[in-house]
Amino acid sequence: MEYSGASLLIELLKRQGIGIVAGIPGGANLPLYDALGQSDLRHILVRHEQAGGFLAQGMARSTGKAAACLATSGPGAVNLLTAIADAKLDSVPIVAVTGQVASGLIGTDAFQEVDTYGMSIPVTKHNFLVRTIQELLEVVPEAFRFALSGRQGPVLIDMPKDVQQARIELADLPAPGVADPAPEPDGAVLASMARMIASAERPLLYVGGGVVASGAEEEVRALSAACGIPVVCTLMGIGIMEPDDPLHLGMLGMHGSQATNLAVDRTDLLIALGVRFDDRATGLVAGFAPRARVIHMDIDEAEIGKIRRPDISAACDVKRALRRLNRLVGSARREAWRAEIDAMKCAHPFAVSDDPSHASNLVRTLAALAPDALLTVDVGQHQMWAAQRWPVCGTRRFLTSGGLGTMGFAVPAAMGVALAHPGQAVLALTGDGSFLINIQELATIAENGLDIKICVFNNGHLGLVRQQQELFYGKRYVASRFDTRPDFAAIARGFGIPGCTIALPHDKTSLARALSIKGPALLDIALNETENVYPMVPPGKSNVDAILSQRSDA
Ligand SMILES: Cc1ncc(C[n+]2csc(CCOP(=O)(O)OP(=O)(O)O)c2C)c(N)n1
Repeated sequence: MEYSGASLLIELLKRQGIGIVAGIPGGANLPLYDALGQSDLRHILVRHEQAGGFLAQGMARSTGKAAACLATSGPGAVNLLTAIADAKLDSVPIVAVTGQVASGLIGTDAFQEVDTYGMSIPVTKHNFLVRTIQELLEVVPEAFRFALSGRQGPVLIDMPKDVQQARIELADLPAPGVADPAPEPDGAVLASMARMIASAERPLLYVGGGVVASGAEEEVRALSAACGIPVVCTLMGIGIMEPDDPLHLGMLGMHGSQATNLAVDRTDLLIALGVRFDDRATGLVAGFAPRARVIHMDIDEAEIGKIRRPDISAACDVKRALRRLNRLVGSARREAWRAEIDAMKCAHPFAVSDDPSHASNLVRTLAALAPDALLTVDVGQHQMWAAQRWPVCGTRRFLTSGGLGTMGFAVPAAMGVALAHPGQAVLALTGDGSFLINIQELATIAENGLDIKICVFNNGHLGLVRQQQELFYGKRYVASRFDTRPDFAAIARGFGIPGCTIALPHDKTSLARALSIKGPALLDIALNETENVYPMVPPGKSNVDAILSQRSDA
């Protein structure tokens, strides 16, 4: 059969299981779009390439499968880079295909030419500049293999226009690229780990996104239950433990509860699984788990010892390792350690407000009104209130930009979640700052009838910036207050989406009514403008030195 480079790429994407692709066309990828139009691959026309990248991320993060997005050369490719960098830091498998000027024009400063290959090197796991149509037969399966193997991540394929237009006669197509088998953990190492766990008095599991990527949630819960080991999670690990499990201590780190951070301070054995000792989790590294020996398991060997030298480690698939480790560890109750943890929890509960309209209570109200919602969360105070207080049951249900912390993530990521999970409730929780960064995607949502409830926590500020200026910059507020207050409900209506404004104090019936609207809806929810999220660890401090409440910093 005869293919153009463009139709071959589309066919190879389909063979990788790609059914939906998001993007924006332009001069350098028009052959690709022409072929796309003649295929049964569904295209979602986003209104900014960054949103196409986040849409793909929403699909990949919520399903665990690789997803794809498209952009044209030059500005299209550059617009996509933020979403690619975001996928790199959170290890999300996406494949981005960018159009490039024709091979003969590369290096001439041609119209819409940038060195996409060069610019994407530091933010991708791997990237390709395709030079001939034949190369595509290798490049596409390889791109997916790279995206899915080991520590997952983004891969970019840059495709000059002449390669898209070239033609080739092929009898067979290559097999789709799949993940390489993960390295097996060493039996002797696992036996040593089991002995360390057995002899520890105050062991603690510290779990993150790597556990989710390897699908090791059950194994983590089993280890915790069998050996009486409490569990702290990173932002990326939210949902690994059931919210009401007594051994679940929630998120650690900069905005973790004091009890959680104290547990890390007291532990004598930190069992770090699928985590990378990120600074938001550790605070001052020298003060992190200072009494603990460390077991570290992660699929990425480069993470082992990068921040904290472990006493014993395994660069392997966490699920496979835990399956074997769990057979070696026996069982234990660890009553004394659990009593100590319970006492810390009693002594240091999250500061709760009596005001039902306080943001942290609003999070609980929304969670109660939309208990089954798949949640995407933007970046700022609202993200931390949600991480602290939304009872997340299961993984791949609380999606947020963890490593890069990219404002503008939630709405386009929710589009990907809605497309990947038709018929399921999807809620995008955003701030009035973050929402404005990808507000144009209301058009994409309306056009595709995506059933997303967008909840804007509207405090009239870049709240987390305002909070830092209050606490650490002598209340000198610079560029953190919005003087213009857009009417988001009216703007949503302008895009054809129902919009409601929920004033203070919040009326639960109005919230419930807005959330029960069929199809997309926007809820612009007013917040007290100067509420802070606590605890908060000051920069450069240990987690146990967190500021615990408004009063303690006054
Ligand atoms: C793209 C981007 N630009 C800047 C920042 C720095 N930043 C982190 S949080 C924040 C404020 C977020 O404001 P908003 O979305 O209104 O949420 P709030 O903190 O008020 O809940 C800013 C500007 C960022 N994370 N991402």
